Amino acid sequence: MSYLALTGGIGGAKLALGLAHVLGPTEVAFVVNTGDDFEHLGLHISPDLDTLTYTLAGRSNADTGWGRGDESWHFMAALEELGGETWFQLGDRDLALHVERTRMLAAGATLTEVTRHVCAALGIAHRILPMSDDPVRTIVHTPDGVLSFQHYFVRDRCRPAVTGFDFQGAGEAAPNPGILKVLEDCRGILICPSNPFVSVDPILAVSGMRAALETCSAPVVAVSPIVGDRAIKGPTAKMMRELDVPSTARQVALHYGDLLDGFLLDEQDAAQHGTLPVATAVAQSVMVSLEDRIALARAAVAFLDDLGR
Ligand code: FO1
Repeated sequence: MSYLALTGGIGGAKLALGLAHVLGPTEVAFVVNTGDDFEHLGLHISPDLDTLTYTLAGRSNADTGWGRGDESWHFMAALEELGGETWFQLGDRDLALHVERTRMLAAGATLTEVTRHVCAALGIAHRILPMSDDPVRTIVHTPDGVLSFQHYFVRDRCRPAVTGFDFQGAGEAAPNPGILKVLEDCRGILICPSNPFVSVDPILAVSGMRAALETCSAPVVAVSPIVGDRAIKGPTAKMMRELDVPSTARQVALHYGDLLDGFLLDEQDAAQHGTLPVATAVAQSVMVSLEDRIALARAAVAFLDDLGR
């Protein structure tokens, strides 16, 4: 029996690290958003897969949350000299991962096979499962037109106001079979404190995914990415204001709707405990140290187990 954790982005990866310390490789599997993937400089880049991979391997950049810690930037400097596109920072060592992934995909490997190969190479025993091996691309709608996700998030630094999102290809994409396998004997499903709109919704948009999660008898718990009406990291609260919904933990629970059996609030939002249409629990969800990550993982698993009784 395994737990399944849905994650994307930096906030999700923090809790995923806590889960990986609390649960063994056969006890939890990670479902990762690939809607942020894009082709750049001729390379296939999978930011959320790489953020989780580096985080579980203990190789991530502690300051940015993305890319590697032990990095140098000669490639970017040389690219700048050539007038190449440098708005998306690729470190010299990180570059090797993108080159090798691109080579393996071109040779016919699936994204799941590439990810398994990278995890083995970096000593990660936990299962990191792309949400689908088929292409899905998050498109951001703004008053001035549409943007690819990385243009919105990195090039334009999340400045444009969002009016909506599309997940191109999601309707035709199949859920990773590895996810369906875990759901056959699943103890609980955890939605990590990732951005609900651009990290979790792309996963739920994959054809048949939401139905598979709902059909599974295991309880579903989401950890709030909003604490005290603001996002711990990233543009979640800003997006909610632009979408004209309250930037509150409660609103995130309503956003996930009847998928949820439980919602984990931060202590700062304890006043909302018991006022939501789903069961709630309260824990410290601001993760600064590894101990914070582990403690939140324990609280989330305990909540899932309570709901599963
Ligand atoms: N995020 C940035 O804000 N600036 C960057 O230059 C950048 C480069 C980058 C390179 C590799 C990678 O795996 C992630 C990178 N990210 C960068 C983060 C990435 O855009 C986001 O983490 C996800 O797409 C959304 O969570």
